[in-house]
Amino acid sequence: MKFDDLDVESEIENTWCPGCGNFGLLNSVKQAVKKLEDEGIGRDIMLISAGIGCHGKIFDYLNIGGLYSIHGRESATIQGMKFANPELKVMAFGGDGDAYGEGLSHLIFAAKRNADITMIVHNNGNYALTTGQKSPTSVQGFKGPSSPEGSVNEPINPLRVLLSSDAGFVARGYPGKMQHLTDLIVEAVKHEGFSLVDVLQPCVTFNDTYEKYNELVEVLEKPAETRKEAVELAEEEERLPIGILYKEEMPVYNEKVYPEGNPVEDRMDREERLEAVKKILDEKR
Ligand SMILES: Cc1ncc(C[n+]2csc(CCOP(=O)(O)OP(=O)(O)O)c2C)c(N)n1
Ligand code: SF4
Repeated sequence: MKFDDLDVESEIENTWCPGCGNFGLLNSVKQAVKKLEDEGIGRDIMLISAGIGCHGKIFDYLNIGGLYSIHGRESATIQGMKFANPELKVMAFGGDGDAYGEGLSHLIFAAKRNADITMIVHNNGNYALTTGQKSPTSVQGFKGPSSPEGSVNEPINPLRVLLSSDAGFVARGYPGKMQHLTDLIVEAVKHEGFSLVDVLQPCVTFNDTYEKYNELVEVLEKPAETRKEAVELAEEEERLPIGILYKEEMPVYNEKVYPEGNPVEDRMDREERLEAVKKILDEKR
């Protein structure tokens, strides 16, 4: 497929609520894809996936090849793509309900094995598409259809969870700082290994956090030197630091499993596979 003549944004009608933080995120992704194209990472080697939710609609709004996944499984889907063809750059979009609830174990193990994927989480603190139920990142006291009296749970801190899972690139962005978010996405895609960009995404309909974020968000000058310091940054509540909290180069999963070669190109045909299996069985006899 030739992408050169196609806009990054598709012509599909956008149905997000007016004012939704997803618009800023979409714009940042569009700008990031253009920057990556200028740097030689074109859409011919890029694939995306998305979970199910308001966030997932971004899959329709982008002219990038990929596979729409199921709830919480977008990180597993892009791991498969990358593992099959290491030439690819893969990126997935998840929601906080989706990636930090249903899909959390996939995300933790992707970070643990340092799969070379980029995960962008539209963290709006609720299950928005299903009308605002509390999610793993909803603040204590959050009121929604499943917590009419206010949630009694403490939210999880996804950055701390992923930092504790040995993630090599952990960042937080805010659509209200669109250029900054664009640069974070570019850096995350270029990072060789697992990268997470947690996006503080206001949901104007069920969790309007613009005022809070505009007050508390602060751009970090540089990443923390150590993982421990990064966790401390992630835990700050008086301000919300955005930027790359932590970055570390580590061996990448697919290169550890097969240092050379490309499973898609080196694929055996059926006869060769049967022959290889037969040989292994004969040797075991
Ligand atoms: C396995 C499974 N469980 C539940 C659902 C129903 N469901 C669809 S979207 C959604 C909520 C999505 O919330 P979130 O991931 O936070 O995304 P948002 O809509 O906030 O962007 C749920 C529970 C589903 N599609 N599949
Ligand atoms: S419900 Fe919330 S997250 Fe979904 S489109 Fe509307 S504002 Fe955005």
